[in-house]
Amino acid sequence: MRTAITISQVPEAAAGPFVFHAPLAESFTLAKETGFDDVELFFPGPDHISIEKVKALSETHGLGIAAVGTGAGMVKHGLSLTDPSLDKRVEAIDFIERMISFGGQLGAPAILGSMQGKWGGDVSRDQALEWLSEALLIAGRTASKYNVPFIYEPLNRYETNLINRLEDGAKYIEAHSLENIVLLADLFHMNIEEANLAASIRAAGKHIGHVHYADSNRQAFGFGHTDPAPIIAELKETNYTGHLSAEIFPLPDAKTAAEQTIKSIRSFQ
Ligand code: LER
Ligand code: MN
Repeated sequence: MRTAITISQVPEAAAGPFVFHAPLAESFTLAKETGFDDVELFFPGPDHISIEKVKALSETHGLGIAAVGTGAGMVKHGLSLTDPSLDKRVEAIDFIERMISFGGQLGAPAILGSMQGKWGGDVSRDQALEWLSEALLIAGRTASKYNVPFIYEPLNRYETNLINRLEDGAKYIEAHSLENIVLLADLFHMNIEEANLAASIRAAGKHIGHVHYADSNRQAFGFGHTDPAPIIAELKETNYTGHLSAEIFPLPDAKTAAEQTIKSIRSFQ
């Protein structure tokens, strides 16, 4: 398993669960100094910065790109794949495809979190899940052109009413024969939704392609009350070789949160 830490460059997400918010070069330096293998990037969109600049930073600091988030499509541009408006859905899938291409050129998969949206009002649950599966079919195909998967993230009930649990995500992927789609196990969301985190990881097994390594309160592991030992043991058991990526609040400050994450992960290595 590799370690990763989140870097956000989205002012609208300044209060979000991202560790480093400093300008990009400074954030890369901080991630490297703390001992991370890779970084997970949260950008305003695919045109925020050139691929060449990110590649140069990645090479200079010896940090790979673990994944790129698409959440700015929602928080900055108000886009969702399950929006009742066809125009908005088209705009949303276009944003996702361009983020897949941006990440893909860096060897990194893109993540679908908040842009999955919610059902309600004029949109039934079945309709929203159908639109979502159509979008995931396209996203999986586009990602395969870059030899990366596309990552779908079940979120807790306060953020979506579509799919909240890992096992439901796995069943959904199988029921719709979605290819090249992997699940993101965000241990913060799971702490809210799952009866037993390790058992859920076991059940979702091979579908898991990325992990957001967050304690119960979305702080660094050790600052909340989730026991990481059975989770790590289960990830090892399922032969998970992806990232443990710290998508957490920078509390009490970014440096301490980053150091605590590394300390927690090293205690299992
Ligand atoms: C995204 O990775 C996530 O976990 C969401 O909760 C962001 O709002
Ligand atoms: Mn997450």
